[in-house]
Amino acid sequence: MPLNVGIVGLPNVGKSTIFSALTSVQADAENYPFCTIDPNVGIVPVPDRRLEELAALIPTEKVISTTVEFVDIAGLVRGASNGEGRGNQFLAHIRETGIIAHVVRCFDNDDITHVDGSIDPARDIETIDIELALADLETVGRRRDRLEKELKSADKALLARARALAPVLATVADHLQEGRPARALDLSGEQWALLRDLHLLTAKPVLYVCNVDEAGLDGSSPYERIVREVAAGEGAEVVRICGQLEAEIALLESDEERAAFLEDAGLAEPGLAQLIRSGFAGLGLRTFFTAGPKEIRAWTFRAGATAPEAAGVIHTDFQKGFIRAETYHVDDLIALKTEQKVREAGKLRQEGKEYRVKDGDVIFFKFNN
Ligand SMILES: Nc1nc2c(ncn2[C@@H]2O[C@H](COP(=O)(O)OP(=O)(O)OP(=O)(O)O)[C@@H](O)[C@H]2O)c(=O)[nH]1
Ligand SMILES: [Mg+2]
Repeated sequence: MPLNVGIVGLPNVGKSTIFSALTSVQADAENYPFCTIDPNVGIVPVPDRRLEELAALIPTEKVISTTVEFVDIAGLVRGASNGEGRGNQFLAHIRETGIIAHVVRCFDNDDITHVDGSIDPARDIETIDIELALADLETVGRRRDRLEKELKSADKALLARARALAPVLATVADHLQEGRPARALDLSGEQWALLRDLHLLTAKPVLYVCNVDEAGLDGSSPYERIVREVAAGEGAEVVRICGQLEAEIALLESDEERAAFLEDAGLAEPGLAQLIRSGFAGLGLRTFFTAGPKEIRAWTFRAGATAPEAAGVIHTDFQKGFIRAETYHVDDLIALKTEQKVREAGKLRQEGKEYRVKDGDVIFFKFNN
């Protein structure tokens, strides 16, 4: 699965506004491995309070966040799956993302045109879902055509695979016909594996982004309520953002100005922070830390990774020569205040090759050169 978050939605709902706010947050720029790959792809630091808490307890020269990639995809219109509005090209961009951040317009403003003439989040979500499902139906249809030949193949391995795939594709097709996303299907791990190389759009996880106006920042928007109902039905997460306000916050020069602005808006942190964290977690990504006098740093690993795999994120040599991981959880340090006390409390563990790293582990890798 590609490890990026695709910003998807109808035209003019605020996708690019949110994207540019995401990529223009220049806070502590020199400390972030931050860059914009091209106008539509941005690498964004993942906000993590635990980094600051670590830095307050362990003296260090610099603090480095981990990052996640966002892609701004142009709006899909009804008929996109038939190529309407360069739909095929935009759908291809969605195919390359790991999770869909579906931006839904939840603000009234007569000056900003809505493609369908009114604000109606349930209809808007359905419009996008239908286009994605139609595109998937086409993908499944093409695969089934090829399958016809494979089912007559003399190649035993190919034949066995085709026989296993045929009923799964039939189930997926029926399901999509009813307008339901592939991710809602109850399939076994093996069945999902058979579908993997189809890269179905509706199999991707989704998180909904309610683009509200300032009045809606307190969660009172009736539009947001509708999005939450849809999301609850799918078990999807919802993030509330005021795109316009976030864009203004992102342009402020100093942390002090940002803090004052947030307080005025009644926000504990920018909505973008939640979007970034939800996107990161939704991709199946987790964070571990390294902490020393030179730097305190957050690193990304895939949920379920072993200690040597996590070591490999830092350097392949760490993975190859892995001996063990000395680790404690960041919460233990926050509670006990010093590494000495963490050690005395028996919270510092020696973990071997089989250890599965947990989100929030602070790790010192021991390795052979
Ligand atoms: N009032 C208000 N206007 C917004 C907000 N977010 C975006 N807009 C405005 O809506 C218009 C469209 O915003 P974009 O961010 O370009 O929309 P988009 O979803 O990227 O549109 P496409 O790329 O055409 O699909 C712009 O005029 C924005 O200034 C918001 O939170 N509140
Ligand atoms: Mg745009």
